[in-house]
This record gives sequence, structure tokens and C-alpha cells, in this order.
Amino acid sequence: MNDLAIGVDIGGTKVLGAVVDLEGEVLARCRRDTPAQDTAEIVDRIVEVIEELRAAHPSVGAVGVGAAGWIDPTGSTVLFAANLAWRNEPLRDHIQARVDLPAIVENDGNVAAWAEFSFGAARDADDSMVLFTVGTGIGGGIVIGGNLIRGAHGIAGEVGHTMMVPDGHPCGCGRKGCMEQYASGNALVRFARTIATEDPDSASVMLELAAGKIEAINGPTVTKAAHAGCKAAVAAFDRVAYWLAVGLADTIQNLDPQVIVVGGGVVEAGDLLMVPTREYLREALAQRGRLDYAEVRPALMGNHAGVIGAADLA
Ligand code: BMX
Ligand code: CA
Ligand code: ZN
Repeated sequence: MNDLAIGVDIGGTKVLGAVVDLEGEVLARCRRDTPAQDTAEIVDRIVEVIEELRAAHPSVGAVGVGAAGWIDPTGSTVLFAANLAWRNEPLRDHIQARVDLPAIVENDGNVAAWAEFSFGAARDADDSMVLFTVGTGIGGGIVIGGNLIRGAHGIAGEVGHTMMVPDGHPCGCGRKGCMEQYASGNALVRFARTIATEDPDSASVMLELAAGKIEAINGPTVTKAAHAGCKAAVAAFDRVAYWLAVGLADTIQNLDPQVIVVGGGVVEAGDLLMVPTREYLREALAQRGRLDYAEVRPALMGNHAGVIGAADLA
């Protein structure tokens, strides 16, 4: 068995690659911009990243690729991507045809969950954890009995697409009312814009940061304004926290994991999100008379969760 593997994380803006050892240490990194939606170009970029890393570490034995979307349980095909054009795309074959290394393809939330379980925020958990990544959308991954759970058809742990609001906000996956539409970074911005429209006085700090334009309010604006005490921005975080807690409570009900890890870009807001989320979760569970369920922790692996988890799985 080889001790080194390459992990590649395909994000909306960048393709990040790394050579990773058995302890999850990153030995080399490489990044390229993600081309717009064209499969052949995305594969070109992935291959470039792999070749560059392999030139530096010729002994790598395998490649793991983390990609958004629903991946078949054998780790070869992107079946469906809610926010991308990929449909039944045999990504593993495309890569293996170009680089002479065994490869696996795995969902982005799953690889990040594996990294947090193996080396990150849940490394002390020996049995089970669930990861929620709160980014543009909501990704996730489930580990039970020390194993990553892919499901019979590859969609287990797509926590962002559980329904919260019947007939609610339309989702990229084709349903309405998914968690991703209420507890993601995009939802945060939508809530903030709505509150700023309905009650501009409460949003003066946020509006100032956005040069007075409601359409210019984005994730960083809401976070900055909330840190500065802007009522509307804090209220937007509070709504996201409420819906996130609903999802966490359902996960506790369904899977009862040892630990829940919350990651993704929005988590950089820190206590702004985590404090009200824990409070809503406590309220939801306290009605049952006990609270000794999964501990909710922020992710530890940051940007590297994807590449490290993908490499380790490979
Ligand atoms: C979507 C879905 C998930 C992904 C999640 C988080 C696609 C393309 N993506 O729910 O597979 O894990 O977004 O993605 O179908 P992020 O980029 O918001 O972190
Ligand atoms: Ca997943
Ligand atoms: Zn959905």
C-alpha cells in the first residue's frame, strides 16, 4: 500500500488539490480556477492539478475527488447536481483515462465529513458523526459505525434537501422548501434583503456597507453588519439558526450521532450562527425533558477538509 494520495476538491470557484499522507498532513498543494460549467474543461483542470502534484510526489498511489452533486455509491458517476449541469457524468472514467492512477469520486459533503471524523472536530468520536456544511447551499455527510454512509443509491447525507417547508421556496433539486433554501448562506442573504426591504431602519448598517443597494447585500455584508450589531443582520442570522436547528434536531431524531459538526463558509461568522443555533436546538429538545444528545461543534478543517477527506478515502 502506498502512503500518499492526492485529494482534489472541485468547488464553484476553484479546483484545489493536495498530496496528503496517512495522518492527514498536507505535503503539497495546487489550485486552479474552476472553468464555467463545461465538463471537458473541468476534467482538464483536475488532470492538470493531479499531474502537477504527481510531478512533485511521484510515489502517490491514488486519487480521490470530492465533487458537489449526487454520486453513485461505487464512487464513479456524478448522477445529478442540483446547482450544476452534470447528469450521469462518468467523472472517474474521465479522470482514469487521463492519469494512470486508481481514482474515486465522492460527494463534497461526504469527503469533508470523513476528514472531520478522521482528523478534525469529531476525531474523538469513535462511532458516529454528521456534518452540515453551510455554504452557498447545504452539504452534508454521515458517518455511522466508523463508516461513511453513502446509501443504496448514493444520496444519503444530502441533508440540504430534506424538506422543511411544504410548498416552500423552490430548490435547485426540483423540490420546494428544502433546508438548503432556509439555512444556507444564500438563504441568509435572502432573509437579510427581505428584512432590509421591510424595515430599512433596522438595516441601516448593512445598507451602508452595501452602498444603499439592497441587491448589493451579500454574505460578507450581512456578517460584517451583524458583528457591528445591525439589528436586521442579526435577525437574518437568527432565522438561519432557527432552520439549521430544525435540521439538527431531525438528524438527532433520525440518527442520534455522537457529534454534529457544522462547517462551511457561513461558520466563519462564529458565535453569530453557533450561539442561536445551539439555543434553538436546546429549546427543541428540552421539551422532551432531556438534552444529552449530540454535541454540536464548529468544523476544524476549514478549506482543507475536502482534499484531506478525498485523499484519505482514496
Ligand atoms: C447542493 C448539492 C450538494 C452539495 C451542497 C453544498 C449540487 C451541485 N450540490 O446541495 O451535493 O454538497 O450543495 O455545496 O447538487 P456548497 O458549494 O454550497 O458547499
Ligand atoms: Ca453528502
Ligand atoms: Zn433541494
